[in-house]
Amino acid sequence: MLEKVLIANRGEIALRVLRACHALGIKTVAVHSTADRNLKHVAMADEAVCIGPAPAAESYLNIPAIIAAAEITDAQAIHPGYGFLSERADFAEQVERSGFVFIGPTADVIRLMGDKVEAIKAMQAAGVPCVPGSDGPLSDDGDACLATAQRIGYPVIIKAAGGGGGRGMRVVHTEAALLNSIAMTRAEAKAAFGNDQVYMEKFLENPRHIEIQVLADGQGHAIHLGERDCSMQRRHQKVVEEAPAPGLTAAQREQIGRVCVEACVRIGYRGAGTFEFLYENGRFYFIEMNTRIQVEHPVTELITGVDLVREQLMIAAGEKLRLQQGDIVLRGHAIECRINAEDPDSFMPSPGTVSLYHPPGGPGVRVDSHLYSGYRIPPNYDSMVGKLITHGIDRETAIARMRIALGEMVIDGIRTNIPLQQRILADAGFRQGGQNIHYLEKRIAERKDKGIKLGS
Ligand code: MV4
Repeated sequence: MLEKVLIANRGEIALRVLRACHALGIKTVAVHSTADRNLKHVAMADEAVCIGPAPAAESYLNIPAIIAAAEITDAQAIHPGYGFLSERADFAEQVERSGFVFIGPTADVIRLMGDKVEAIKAMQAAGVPCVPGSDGPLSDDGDACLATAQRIGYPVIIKAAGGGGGRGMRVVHTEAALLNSIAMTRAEAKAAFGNDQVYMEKFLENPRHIEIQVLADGQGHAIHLGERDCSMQRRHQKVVEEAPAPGLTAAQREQIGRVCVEACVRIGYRGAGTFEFLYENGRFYFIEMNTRIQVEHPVTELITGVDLVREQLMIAAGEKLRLQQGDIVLRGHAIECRINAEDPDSFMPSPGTVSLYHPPGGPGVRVDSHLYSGYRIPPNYDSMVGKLITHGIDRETAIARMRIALGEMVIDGIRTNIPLQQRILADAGFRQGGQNIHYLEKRIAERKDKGIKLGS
């Protein structure tokens, strides 16, 4: 087993990784910015190293500082968490070249999945269903682009090969708008990602966002752990996630899961990973693969009983994945509400000092948060300050437990999105289940039109 792991992240996920390490008897090194000396996991880690000033570019994205911290503390491995350097192939490469274990897939696989055009090609070759599209980058030949769109049928969507997660995309409804939209997306892509490659897909109007969690040991064995429905989102930020996806049948799950597992073996995947799909009219369409642990991993943990971060650590230590597909049995239903330090009406960040913190509890309630009474949330990072996850025998029970838990939760001194989450959990459409990716934004816009405060 690994002896010492450096946690190259902050907040709730740094704490989550620290707990998984300590449960395995692995020593931990916390690295933090000058704004983050007060983080809970920094106090709990065996060692802590300040790696730079508050701006992430100079600390959590500072590759030489992080590798130097691993060297001086004699850590063996680096866990990148999510965000920051977690999907940077160059980071994984430098970590490994410096003699440390990168807790994640190989740099080559990260690079492959970072190029969305190449990722789709690889998935298509592996038999994963993809959105009808250009099957490669768009050329500079306008007539060829028009012909591609004609074949696919409008509306189409132009996406940047270097994008992902909703960055660098444009929907095109008519032939007249196509070439200008391609040029605009290209220019933005070049400026944002240093890569002007763009590709085209059929634009799916009302899909759900369903993703498949996988674990692979990089030694030829992989399994899937079912799906999560992440359709409740606003501006590409997930707000509520759940597992399993309402209405998905066991046969559908087994079929798409098997395809993902086969793809993992085919591309030599190692570690935890997520296949993102759009789901419409009973069919799955691959859009991207995430090569990291995800924010919403706890809903999968609660319905499978598998500790995904523990599995990441075991795989990184070179152990074979002991779990077989037959060991994965889905039990009940889990829901996650992201808790953000933000105004529930305007969605503006609301950093500051948490004067009082009381997490909820009880059967089927899990809280992943680094908050404590007196903690000062710095203004420099993402506004997510925790996740409330509930589990129950069925979806109704998980929802009922979430509503009670949200009501119990006290975070004084700052504004949070708890009132918004309460409204979502009370919403008839949400309670029905299976809503598409536009549902939440529509409901928020409706309330705004009526002049009703969102949090009320
Ligand atoms: C799409 C799409 C419709 N059709 N691709 C946005 C995030 C990025 N991962 C892909 N995205 C989308 N791709 C096709 N061909 C609609 C979206 C999309 C979306 C996807 C998942 C979750 C939320 C979303 C919100 C708006 C648009």
